[in-house]
Amino acid sequence: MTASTAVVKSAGESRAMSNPYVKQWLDECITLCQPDKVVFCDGTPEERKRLFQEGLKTGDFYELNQKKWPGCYYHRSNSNDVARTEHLTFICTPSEDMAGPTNNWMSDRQAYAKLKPLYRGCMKGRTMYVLPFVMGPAESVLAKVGIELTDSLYVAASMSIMTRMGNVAWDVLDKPGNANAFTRCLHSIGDVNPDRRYICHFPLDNTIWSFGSGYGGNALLGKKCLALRIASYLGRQQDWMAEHMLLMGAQAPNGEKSYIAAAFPSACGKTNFAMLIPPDRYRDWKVTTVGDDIAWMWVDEQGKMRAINPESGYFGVVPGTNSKSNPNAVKSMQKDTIFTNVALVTLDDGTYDVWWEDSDMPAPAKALDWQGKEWTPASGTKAAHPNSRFTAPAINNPVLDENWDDPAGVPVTAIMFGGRRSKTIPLVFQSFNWIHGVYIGATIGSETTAAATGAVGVVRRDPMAMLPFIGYNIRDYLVHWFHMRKKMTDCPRIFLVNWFRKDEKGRFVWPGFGENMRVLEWIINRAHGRAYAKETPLGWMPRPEDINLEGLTIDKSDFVKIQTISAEEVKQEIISQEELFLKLAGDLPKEMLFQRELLISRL
Ligand code: GTP
Ligand code: SPV
Ligand code: MN
Repeated sequence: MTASTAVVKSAGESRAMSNPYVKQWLDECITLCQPDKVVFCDGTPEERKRLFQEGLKTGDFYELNQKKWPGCYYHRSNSNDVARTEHLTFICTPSEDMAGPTNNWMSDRQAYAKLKPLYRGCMKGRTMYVLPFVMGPAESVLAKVGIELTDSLYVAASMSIMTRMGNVAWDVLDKPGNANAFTRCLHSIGDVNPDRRYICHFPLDNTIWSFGSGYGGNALLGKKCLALRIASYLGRQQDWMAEHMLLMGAQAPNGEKSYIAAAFPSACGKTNFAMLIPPDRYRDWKVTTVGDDIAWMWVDEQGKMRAINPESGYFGVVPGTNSKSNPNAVKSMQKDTIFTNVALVTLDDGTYDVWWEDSDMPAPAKALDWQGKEWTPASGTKAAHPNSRFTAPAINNPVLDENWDDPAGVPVTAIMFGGRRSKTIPLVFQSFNWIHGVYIGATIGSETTAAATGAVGVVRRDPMAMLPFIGYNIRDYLVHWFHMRKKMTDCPRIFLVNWFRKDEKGRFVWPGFGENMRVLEWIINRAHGRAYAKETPLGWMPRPEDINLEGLTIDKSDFVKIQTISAEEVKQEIISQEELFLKLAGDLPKEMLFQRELLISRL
């Protein structure tokens, strides 16, 4: 540790220093990064308040009008740093085969050698925040501790919302045999230069090194880096699964409760679906949120699948969120929320408000856009970045599930896969069985969104919505999915949905959002063996009379249209799956080949 580093004495500091593994790693990182000051965070609301106050001075935060937005702050990230950067994300292992054909790979030694010089002295003149956190309820069998070292105040404040932070983490590490069981997460925003930006994962060392980005999944290392990439690697070894899935509860009028896990790619509707408000006709149903982005799932002693949400907050897409599309998200972001990269509006009294496209408020006469540039409705540009986000505590959610924090998790009745597809893929169908369901999940395609940098609207294969998040070889990942079935006495039923099919005029046919309840009802009834379905080449499908369409703007013939399967289009789909299959050449699990052949023979 350099003599010039001031370590702020605190309860957290003494707890960290009492763990020899933490102490040694901290010493190494402090020597490498040379921060002026080290602050140990405890994750309390008081501390978050202090971080916000500090951020007002540094320019990291703007305070919003506290009457309208109590405890809410605004943050703008660098305009070159507004989404995950998949091309700069690496799995770093001794052999390339461990990372597999869908990940960027660097040898672990090479990666350390490349990034060390970047970290050297990178925190001079800055503060290093030490963030101890737990992913999952601390008492859960799957709970995992991480410690993130970061020089970003924004990351420190955000992580205290998104994770269970503070003493709870030190307590888990203090349990016998746990002292070294933590993910070492080193983060520096560096000089936010995309040419010096790396998001590196070292699964063999339980380590994450992220440099040069302060945004979302690149920087809040508990989320995609730990809870998906590192966790999926651990899950494969320890017989559990880390998935890019929302988790929701649905209680029928007769009181029966079902839990559903759903994997949709980034910006394809997980948060919206997880907070769904049933339409009037479904007034007696109750939908509740366990999680909106990540599920960790395992098989219990009875051979049933259970799941927890490892997170404690939402990092949700803002544009399009309003009291019609997602009232529960609107309520969730009413207090103690960070808004990132939306538009900033100065009110008459000089305080700040926020705005975004399709919010409840009409566009302001003028604002500062997500880049801080003057904006008016005539500018012809978006005021909020399409990937602008809110960071809100889960406890703000009015429909938070009563078991969201239960270490025992919730039982999973059904698994849904989905994507954003304007053509070809019907609204809903059920797989014939688990293996067929895994094939469907493995071959889903989706049009790319603003959640990652790069072209938007291009169909790409996104197996299980996990393409950017599988922390090891996709071949082994698919085998793991097939293998999990063997551990279960009964398994969740698997479904595919597509809310995004369009008509000839380019309009969404299905009304979506709350009306997705109608599809959910059929799914739940199918999973409990109660609803009718007809066999089709793709899977089991509802007939129009099997889904409640009453009171919808679309009629039976529209429904038939969005359920149409065109053999020609499906053939094209199979051809476009080849891209993924070829990447896996020679390594494709045989179940995948058999399922494809069976599909072709059914057409
Ligand atoms: P990540 O946080 O990136 O993982 O995304 P997510 O899957 O949680 O996506 P989210 O729920 O935030 O939805 C993103 C976009 O999809 C929003 O702009 C919504 O307007 C749109 N969307 C969500 N549900 C529906 C739906 O049922 N129909 C239609 N047409 N659009 C939807
Ligand atoms: C996603 O892109 O799937 C997200 C947002 O949930 S981020 O945390 O930035 O990855
Ligand atoms: Mn996500």
